[in-house]
Amino acid sequence: MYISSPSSAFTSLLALTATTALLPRTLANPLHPREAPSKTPQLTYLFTVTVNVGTVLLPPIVIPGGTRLIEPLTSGSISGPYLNATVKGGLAYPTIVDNGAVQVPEIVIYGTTIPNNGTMASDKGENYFAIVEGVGGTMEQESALRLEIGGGYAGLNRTFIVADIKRNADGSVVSVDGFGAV
Ligand SMILES: *[C@@H]1O[C@H](CO)[C@@H](O)[C@H](O)[C@H]1NC(C)=O
Ligand SMILES: *[C@@H]1O[C@H](CO)[C@@H](O)[C@H](O)[C@H]1NC(C)=O
Ligand SMILES: CC(=O)N[C@H]1CO[C@H](CO)[C@@H](O)[C@@H]1O
Repeated sequence: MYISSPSSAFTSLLALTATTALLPRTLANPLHPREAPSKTPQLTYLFTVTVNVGTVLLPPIVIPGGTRLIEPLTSGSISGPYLNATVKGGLAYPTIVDNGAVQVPEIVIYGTTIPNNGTMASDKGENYFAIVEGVGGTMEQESALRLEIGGGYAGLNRTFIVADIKRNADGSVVSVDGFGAV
């Protein structure tokens, strides 16, 4: 049976360190070259979602470090240069931890676009589904909004949408501003 002595392990380590030190830095760590990224994402304002929050469905669910709320979204609208639509329904189920200092919003909504509204002449009323997930503080959270939609709006379903979530003072209205690289 081969038993490696501490001194031979130390020698191997020295040899390995010496080899790595001789490699050019970009080869030694190809995921982190020293050059700047090829481009910085440029985001365009797409739309604002405004939803009305109904009565909380359950007493808050106790989870480690905080609570999860289950709130129905009863109605609302989406308006903006890239989408005008109704919100027919949905659910907000945020977790609130660290005495409210950290909020993890999770929202789903669905509805239909408003036909013949603005730029999309071929729009006959497209159904959509949207999923919003993020993190932030008490007043505002940042999130990713994923839109599933077809027809003339299909390009939006491959757009990574960064969304800024805010709530009014009494919590009854949530607004979400969406931005994307289009
Ligand atoms: C388009 O829809 C928005 C609501 O998203 C509404 O404010 C606007 O008046 C509509 N425009 C037209 C031309 O129908
Ligand atoms: C949404 O409605 C506004 C206001 O009528 C209009 O300027 C905009 O072009 C519409 N957006 C789309 C995608 O139709
Ligand atoms: C439902 C729908 O239109 N999905 C489209 C989302 O975007 C991809 C990429 O453009 C299309 O291939 C899908 O058809």
